Amino acid sequence: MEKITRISNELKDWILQTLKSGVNPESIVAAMVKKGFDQDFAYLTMLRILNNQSLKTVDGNQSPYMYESIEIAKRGNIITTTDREVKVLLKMDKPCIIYLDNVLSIEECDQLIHLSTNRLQPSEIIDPITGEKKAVPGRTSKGAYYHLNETNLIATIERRIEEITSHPLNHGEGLQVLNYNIGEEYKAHFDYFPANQIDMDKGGQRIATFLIYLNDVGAGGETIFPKVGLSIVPKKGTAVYFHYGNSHGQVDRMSLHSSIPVITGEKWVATKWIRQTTICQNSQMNEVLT
Ligand code: PD2
Ligand code: ZN
Repeated sequence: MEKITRISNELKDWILQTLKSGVNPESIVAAMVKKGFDQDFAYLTMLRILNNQSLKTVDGNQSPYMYESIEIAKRGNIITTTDREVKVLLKMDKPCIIYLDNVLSIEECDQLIHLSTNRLQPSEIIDPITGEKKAVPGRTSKGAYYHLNETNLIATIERRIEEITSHPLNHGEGLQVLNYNIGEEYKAHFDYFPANQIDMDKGGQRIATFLIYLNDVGAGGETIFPKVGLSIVPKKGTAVYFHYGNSHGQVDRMSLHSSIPVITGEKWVATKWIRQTTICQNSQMNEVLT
């Protein structure tokens, strides 16, 4: 079979991210070769990336990401849900980022932390080349995954996210709660999948992230969008929504983001990743979605 000797912008981004997250270059080259890339091409590509040299990508002249209007941005400064008023604190258009206050009550935050404490496992990333899940030094937090509607509390939070964002509940992956201790971080990454890992049977591409802050952090732990110099400081009960996938199947590379190391105290967040389409027909279905 003919070996692959071309690389896309997306794959280049993912290689950069994977390197940053601590995976060694040899493992990435080995994974590329396993996936059908020409060995010399894979080594040369890696060398160029490591030496910060220009790299010709197949989609080098891909048209720029087209920003589309999204539902949540049309809702005004106060978003009224069935059970609360959510206030918009900050809006950015490119990339699309919205910071929201009063998403969860103090009690709901405490209950979700309590529920997750004994369920935490070391966080993993999805290897951009092999698609396998694995722990890497660049993501040092611990996490707990929930099925859709797994408990009353989870169902309440999921319904609220649906009301705020207008994305149907069953377009969302199961909620993931993350806990970072001092020094722990999640290095710069994109939440969307590389093109070769989009599974249309499982909701397709990720298009948006809803990230809820479950506690105040003494120092550090901000969510950073380095391409636009934006830093979101965690505040208990607030949430940041960012949107990076459009109806043309493009993804927004401006949405690169990270969680910087916690300096004082600890950090708790709950993440909901939203897909293009239905992940499962029945939102009551207790299926593992990540
Ligand atoms: O915990 C965060 O601030 C954070 C930052 C970047 C979480 C995620 N990404 C994520 O869960 O994707
Ligand atoms: Zn992320």
